[in-house]
Amino acid sequence: MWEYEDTSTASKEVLTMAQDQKPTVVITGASSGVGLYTAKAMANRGWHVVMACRDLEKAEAAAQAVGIPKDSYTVMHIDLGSLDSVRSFVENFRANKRPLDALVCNAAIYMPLLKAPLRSPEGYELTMATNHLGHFLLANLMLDDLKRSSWTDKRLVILGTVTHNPDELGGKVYPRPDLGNFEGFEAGFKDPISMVDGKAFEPVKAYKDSKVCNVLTMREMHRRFHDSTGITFSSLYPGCVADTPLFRNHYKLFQKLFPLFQKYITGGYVTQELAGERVAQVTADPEFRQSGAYFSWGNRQKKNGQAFIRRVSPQARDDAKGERMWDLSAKLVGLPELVGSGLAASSRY
Ligand code: NDP
Ligand code: PMR
Repeated sequence: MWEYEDTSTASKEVLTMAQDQKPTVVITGASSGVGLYTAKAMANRGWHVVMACRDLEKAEAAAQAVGIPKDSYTVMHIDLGSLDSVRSFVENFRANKRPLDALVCNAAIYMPLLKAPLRSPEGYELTMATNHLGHFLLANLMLDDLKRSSWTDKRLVILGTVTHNPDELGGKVYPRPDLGNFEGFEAGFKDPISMVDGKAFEPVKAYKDSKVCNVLTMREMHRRFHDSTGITFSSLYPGCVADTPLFRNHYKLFQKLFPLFQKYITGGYVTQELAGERVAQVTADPEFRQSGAYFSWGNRQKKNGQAFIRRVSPQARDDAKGERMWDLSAKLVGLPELVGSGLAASSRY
């Protein structure tokens, strides 16, 4: 059914979804952009959406502004940049006694003009802390919730992006992501360390590195847990959503020109609505039940807007890097029980 960009060994089972209850999805960063429109698209599909956001009033207003029906969503607080906040969110979610049927890790920050790193409460560089470490902790904690739900088609989706991948045109722009050998994570990732590879602070690279970690996390979760849990782990590049508030910290001129550049020159532009619809497809639609996959759409690839499974970047498909990312991230977020829990590298070849 799926057109693969490269050869893949992933399984292709197709099962029907149970329709006997309103399933629940948690979406991080649903107060704006892609996450907000994903929330709307999931509500339209008959799901209950838990909008996991750092600004509750903003999230409530956003939900109303795009017309999500009142009884289709709940707004709950999370600050992905704080590990304590992530843990509190999980406790509060459990206290509501709602089953978890899907999790969408969507929230992100992009701070290209910073001269010096911002720090999370734990002292970690804030872009990596928010985009990767917070989601790494959340996804691992909520794996238990997903396992407990009786929904037959459980999914965990993590947003990727084209700029994680120097093999694609959109990923060739410098600075390119480079995880090195995780020297910065190894050294504890606190001041004076600010980058995963331990090198000098570069905020654009910090974002791209964090997105490589997002894709690696998806692939590691697939490798570790798909067979035993049946959960579908996937990622996607929804297209270049050039007019979301993700670029609020860029130059005003960039914010003006970037959407035009993507619309009329690269052809990579998609609307927030379409991007949200694509995330919802990957989260809920039966034809996207494909674990370990990274979906892309042929906006620029002359595939007529059809979804296909794209090969991820060399770093993001490096299993040894995935294992190292896993162990070091587990230590940084305080989940030492995960360290060394993977398959031995030798058993995979
Ligand atoms: P937006 O800035 O519009 O949305 C980001 C969301 O994340 C907002 O809801 C924001 O909350 C939330 N967020 C940021 N920091 C935190 C935090 N510490 N705790 C909780 N929530 C937080 O960006 P996009 O919609 O463009 O991006 C969404 C995802 O899509 C990201 O993962 C991004 O990497 C990915 N993506 C975006 C592309 C694009 O072209 N825009 C292309 C490919 C992928 P608040 O509203 O309070 O600021
Ligand atoms: Mg990029 C050729 C296609 C293409 C695509 C699909 C993107 C997506 N970009 C492309 C090309 C180019 N960009 C080219 C040729 C240039 C040089 C002029 C260029 C520049 C550029 C900048 C300065 N692009 C950017 C930036 C950013 O600050 C954005 C970024 O890197 O954020 C990390 C960005 C992006 N380009 C994209 C996408 C999707 C982004 C934004 C966000 C993201 O990757 O999530």
